[in-house]
Amino acid sequence: SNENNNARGALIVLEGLDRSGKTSQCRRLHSRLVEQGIPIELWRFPDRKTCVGQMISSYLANKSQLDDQTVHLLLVLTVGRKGFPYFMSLMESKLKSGTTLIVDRYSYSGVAFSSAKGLDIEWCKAPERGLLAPDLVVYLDISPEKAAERGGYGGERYEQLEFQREVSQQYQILRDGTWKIIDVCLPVEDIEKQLRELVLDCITTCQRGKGDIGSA
Ligand code: NYM
Repeated sequence: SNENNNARGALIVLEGLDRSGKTSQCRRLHSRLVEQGIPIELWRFPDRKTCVGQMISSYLANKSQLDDQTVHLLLVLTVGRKGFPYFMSLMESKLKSGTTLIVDRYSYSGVAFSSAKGLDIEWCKAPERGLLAPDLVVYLDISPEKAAERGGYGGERYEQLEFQREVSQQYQILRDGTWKIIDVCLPVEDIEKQLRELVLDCITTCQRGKGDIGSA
C-alpha cells in the first residue's frame, strides 16, 4: 500500500519559561526544515492579532487589569480552540494534509502560568479537554535565575523572578515522561541540533501514519 495515503503532519509544541529561547529556536528550526523541503508551519499562542489576543496583549503589557480567572479563560479561548477563531479545525486540516505544525506555547502554558498564580490546577486544566494532543512536547529547560539574566527580561507582566520560580514548579508538575527536555545552557548550535533531531524523528513517525491525531 502507498505509505503516503496515511502521511500526516506532526503537532509539535515548545514550552518553557519566559526568555527560555522558544521563539528563536522555533524560528531557526522552521527555516531549516523549510530548506529541507518539509511542509511545515510555525504557529504561536497566544496569537496577539485576534481581538481577544489584543486584550491579552494589553494585560501582559500592564496596560489593563483583569482578574486571574478571566485572563485564564481568555487565553483558553485563544489557544488551539475550535471556533475561536477556528484554530483547532485549521490545525487539524493542516495536519491531515501532511503539514507539520511547530507551536510556540500551547495549553500547558495556560495551566502553568495560571496555577502559578494560585488558581486550582484542575480548574485550569478543565477547559483544555478536547484540544488536539501534541505528538511531541519539547521543554526548553532554563533556571528562573538564568532566564532573569537574559536580555529583554522584565518587559512584561509575568517576567518576575519569584513568579517564574512558581511557573517552573508548575511545569514540573505538568510534564510527564513523554516530554523531551533540552538544557538551554548548552551552546545554541547543540540546542538546535537536539531539537531538530527530536522533531525529525517525530515527523517520520507521523508520516508512517502511526496513530491518529489525538485529542487531549
Ligand atoms: N501565557 C501564555 C499564559 O499565561 N497563558 C497561556 O495560555 C499562554 C499561551 O503569556 N508570559 C503567558 C506566557 C507568556 C505570555 O508570551 C506570552 P510570549 O512571549 O508571546 O510567548
